[in-house]
Amino acid sequence: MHTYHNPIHAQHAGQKEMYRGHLVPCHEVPDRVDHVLAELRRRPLGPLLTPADPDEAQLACIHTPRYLDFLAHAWDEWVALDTAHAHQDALPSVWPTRGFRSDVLPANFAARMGLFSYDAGTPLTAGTWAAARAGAACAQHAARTVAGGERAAFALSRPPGHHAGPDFFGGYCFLNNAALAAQTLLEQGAARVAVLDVDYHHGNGTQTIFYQRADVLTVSLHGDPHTEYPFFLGYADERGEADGLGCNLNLPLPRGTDFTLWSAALEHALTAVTRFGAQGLVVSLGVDTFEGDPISGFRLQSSDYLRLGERLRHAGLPTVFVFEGGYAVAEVGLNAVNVLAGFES
Ligand code: OKP
Ligand code: ZN
Repeated sequence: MHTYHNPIHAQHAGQKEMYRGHLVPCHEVPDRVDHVLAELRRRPLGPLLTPADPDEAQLACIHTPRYLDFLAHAWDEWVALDTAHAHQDALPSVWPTRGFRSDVLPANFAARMGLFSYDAGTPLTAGTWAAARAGAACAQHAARTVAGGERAAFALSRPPGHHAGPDFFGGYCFLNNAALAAQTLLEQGAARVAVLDVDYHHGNGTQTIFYQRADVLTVSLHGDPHTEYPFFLGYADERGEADGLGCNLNLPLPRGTDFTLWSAALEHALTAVTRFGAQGLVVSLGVDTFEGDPISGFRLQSSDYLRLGERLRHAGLPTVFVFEGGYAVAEVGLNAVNVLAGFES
């Protein structure tokens, strides 16, 4: 399996996220990807490659031009407000909720931070734009490799992507890497593609991007949003709309879910993928379903990730794995590579 990894991911290194009224150290740290890369070097599965530039036209097909333009200039605008900001992340603190306007683009920087985001846990840093773009390129190149005939490929990057929507960041995500991979498979000839999101958290960004489209089935297994982040999307009654009606499937599961219950939901998910007639599969591969994850509530064990990989192989589709969450840093390499090794076995 070819892996595209992001050589500049560490340029995105947030300091603090807002939690219960305090700024606490970020969970989404550069070490995460370094551990996965180290594990891939210990247990090689194929070539480790770095991507060329991202496909800009495709970025503008998944994200809105005004959002991309905001991200491209956000850091410079932040530092222009106060030179002391050069050493301090930007976090949003005001948002347009129901009844407010989102068509107007305010001149005020804090207002635009809020317009294009939905939480205060996702710091924007000096290297965020560069790192996110290089990650997008990893996803695009991995998908092209699969479209070119490889059975599977892995896009290993951070920041993650599945919470990023057409015009918003949040949940540690800025550009939706899985959506870009899916779009690439379509552009390279697949008629229908499925995105299977196995991260602990609902992939609200991916769902929103494809919600009205019939060419992408989005399926997510995740902690029940009644109690789990992102709270405001990810319920079972969200089935897609307009042309996309029937092309979204949410499988929320309670805190404490173990692999037995989780695998039953996976079977349900894969049945939907088969019924949809997907010609390619993108897996949003978060391993924050691990029992030791510090911010999540499922109970998967390291060996369960081997079983997951084996099961995904039996789905029989060209598959692009896109790295998402997983915050038990010491185990994240073992768990993520177990999925890939299980797939290859
Ligand atoms: C990103 B991904 C924990 C707060 C949780 C956001 C979680 C984002 C998860 N103190 N905040 O899906 O792994
Ligand atoms: Zn997650």
